[in-house]
Amino acid sequence: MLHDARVIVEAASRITCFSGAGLSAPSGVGTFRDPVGGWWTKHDPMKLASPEGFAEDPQLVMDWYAERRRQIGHAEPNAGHRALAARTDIIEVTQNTDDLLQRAGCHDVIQVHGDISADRCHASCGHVVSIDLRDPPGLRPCPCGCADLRPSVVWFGEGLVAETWNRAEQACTRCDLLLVVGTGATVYPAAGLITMAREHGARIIVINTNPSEASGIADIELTGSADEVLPPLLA
Ligand code: BV8
Repeated sequence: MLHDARVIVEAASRITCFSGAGLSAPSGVGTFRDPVGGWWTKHDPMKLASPEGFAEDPQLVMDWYAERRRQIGHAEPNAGHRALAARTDIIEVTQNTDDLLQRAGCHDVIQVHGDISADRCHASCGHVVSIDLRDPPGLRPCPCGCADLRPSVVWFGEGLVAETWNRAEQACTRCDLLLVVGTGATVYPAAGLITMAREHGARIIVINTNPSEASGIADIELTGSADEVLPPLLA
């Protein structure tokens, strides 16, 4: 199966990688929906990753993000991130808000759900500030005085940044091979990028430790950990 996948990779001329939390899991960064250790097994996503949750208890939300930020800050890119970074021809579209692809050497990563390494004004005044992942800040007001600062990520019920979404759509509709790495493919509109790629003629290779919503659309599904499958696949 890996040989067949390598034949497809070598024949492809425009490759896009669409990744999720499973790509960073081998680095010790928690996924969301894994039955063991996934964030959503311990918390209600709507209370921690939604404007309503932030309005109800902003301190709880910022405490959760501080925990995730410290975890990411102490994590290192894994062999999967590095294998992708070595392939500068591959366009990176990720749902991940961590910076591990960038730290592995990837440039111009398209982060459809935003960037956990920064805070922004919750009233969208335009203020954005980088934060120290290893020493994350707490709840504090935006200098504009209109709202608190919150992680510069996309929460449930929030729209994706139009320019970022357009770039992600282009990367997935123009490719002739889409690698789908470490995602349950359950969150929209991001997960719709897989079907879009397929409808535009791309081959689909799924890399996951478990079956996912993308399994049914895959040309090839490589069952295994991203840090173990990507290096031989992309070498
Ligand atoms: C929006 C915050 C509208 C960021 C997150 C249809 C169309 C449009 C919207 C919807 C729709 N249907 C429903 C919706 C609403 C909603 C949605 O999709 N709900 C789902 C739950 C049904 N979508 C939204 O609200 C989106 N916004 O539509 O707005 C709008 C438009 C205009 C104006 C106003 C509003 C916003 C969605 C963004 C949500 N943000 N988190 C953060 O803090 O990080 S969600 C969260 O899920 C993360 O962002 C994450 O990126 C995303 C996807 O999760 P995965 O990455 O797939 O991770 P998961 O844990 O699920 O799976 C891990 C996988 O890895 C597993 O398959 C596992 O087997 C595998 N794995 C584990 N270890 C490994 C591995 N694989 C390989 N190797 C390993 N070692």
